[in-house]
Amino acid sequence: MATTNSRLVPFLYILIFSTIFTQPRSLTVPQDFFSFSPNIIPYNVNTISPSSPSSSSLISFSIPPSSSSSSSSSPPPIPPSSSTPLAPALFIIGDSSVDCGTNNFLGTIARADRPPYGRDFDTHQPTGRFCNGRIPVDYLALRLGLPFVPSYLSQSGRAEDMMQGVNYASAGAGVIYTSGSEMGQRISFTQQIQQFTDTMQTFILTFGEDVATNLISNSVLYISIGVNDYIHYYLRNVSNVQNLYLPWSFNQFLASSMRQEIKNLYNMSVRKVVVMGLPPIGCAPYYLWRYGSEQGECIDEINDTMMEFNFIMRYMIEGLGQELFDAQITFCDIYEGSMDIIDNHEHYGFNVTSDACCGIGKYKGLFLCLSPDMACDNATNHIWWDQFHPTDAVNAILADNVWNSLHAKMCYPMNLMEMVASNA
Ligand SMILES: *[C@@H]1O[C@H](CO)[C@@H](O)[C@H](O)[C@H]1NC(C)=O
Ligand SMILES: *[C@@H]1O[C@H](CO)[C@@H](O)[C@H](O)[C@H]1NC(C)=O
Ligand SMILES: *[C@@H]1O[C@H](CO)[C@@H](O)[C@H](O)[C@H]1NC(C)=O
Ligand SMILES: *[C@@H]1O[C@H](CO)[C@@H](O)[C@H](O)[C@H]1NC(C)=O
Ligand SMILES: CC(=O)N[C@H]1CO[C@H](CO)[C@@H](O)[C@@H]1O
Repeated sequence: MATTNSRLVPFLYILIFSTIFTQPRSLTVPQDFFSFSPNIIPYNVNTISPSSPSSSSLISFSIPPSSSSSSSSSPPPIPPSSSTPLAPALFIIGDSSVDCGTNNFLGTIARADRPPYGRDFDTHQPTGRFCNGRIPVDYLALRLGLPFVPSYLSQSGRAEDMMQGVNYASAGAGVIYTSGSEMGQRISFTQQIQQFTDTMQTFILTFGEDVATNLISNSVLYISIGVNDYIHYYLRNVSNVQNLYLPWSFNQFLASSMRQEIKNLYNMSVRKVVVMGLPPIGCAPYYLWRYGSEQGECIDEINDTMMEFNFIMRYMIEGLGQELFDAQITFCDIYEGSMDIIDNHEHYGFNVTSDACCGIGKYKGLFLCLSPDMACDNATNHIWWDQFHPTDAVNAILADNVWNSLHAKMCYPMNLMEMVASNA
């Protein structure tokens, strides 16, 4: 279809290459497809911040913004709970699993600011969440007695607006800076930590060092990142990475980067950390389509790599918890929780386990979710919302597991409810 129309061709190639995340080893990708926009040149993270007057020049890009993107930056109308929150704030670092609007401000095709995204959310509007409804951190914020956490780039940058938490997560981001670069701009793991550092400095300037330290050390930091280092880096064999690292040593590399960053965060007074593992993306509609799954069976080689990473991370976190003995750091194995849902889908009320609600092609895994007419009528009986992301119904179950192991034990050595109990 993309052979004749000259203006559409480059645009379609961009979309297609964003969706073909894992390049088959025999397929070489012409370099010029990746140089589609000057906006993907790496920028200094310090130049894009909520208060930066120059940021408007950085948000111009080639993909037309959705007409509803203006409504997406206003915070959802969930009032703060009247009872005392169980933690003063929730801070979030991560990728599209928890992005709540960061990428609306970036030049990237990894954006969820158009319908049908958000159609079952509280506002029934797209917000930038890669889901039909809520993402796990929405459920957890409410559990903590906090309002929905705003994205860093959507708020004013004043300390008062960040006191109950900020979400730095950016779709496409990975631990490695380059991961996800073929989709355009994203805020990498290290850059998000730099933004968190800026927030901490704002608190210190505004409230004084003691109050700021107290606020941060009682707050929860939620980290959900790493899957794009596989989807957009390792599995694509970027920079010959597969020859340089076997999966096991690549996992070790990511885990030790994560470890160092958590130590840096500890040095900024962070004391309560939830680290999410990697999900079974070998069961995601995109990979079912891509690897030619016949009857929805998951792709073992991808699942195995995810499990290995989680294994390494779990024991790394355990060791770190002993080393930083006055911190509470927990690892939540989202793979276990997700496989529990897939294996016991009938019990949870899901009868569509391998097809996405929104997409096209086999398993609806072939393409991004781009418009309402690509979506099913009702997502509640689906596990997958689009080619990579679970539905609101799945996020609710996973969040319950992080909170108090309601359906399945996922978090080691403690769940979030236990972590914040010592605040009360
Ligand atoms: C990864 O890419 C390099 C070239 O960049 C190639 O030599 C190597 O065979 C690739 N590895 C795999 C496992 O495909
Ligand atoms: C913590 O940061 C300070 C500077 O703010 C530095 O002097 C110190 O070495 C750091 N400590 C650790 C354990 O990294
Ligand atoms: C799932 O259940 C709904 C009704 O609850 C039904 O309409 C639909 O056809 C079922 N889908 C499959 C794939 O079984
Ligand atoms: C989807 O289906 C569920 C259960 O079958 C129902 O409770 C819900 O109201 C439906 N949602 C919509 C938007 O139709
Ligand atoms: C390691 C692992 O759990 N792999 C699983 C991936 O998914 C397939 C198919 O559903 C399972 O059979 C594998 O055990």
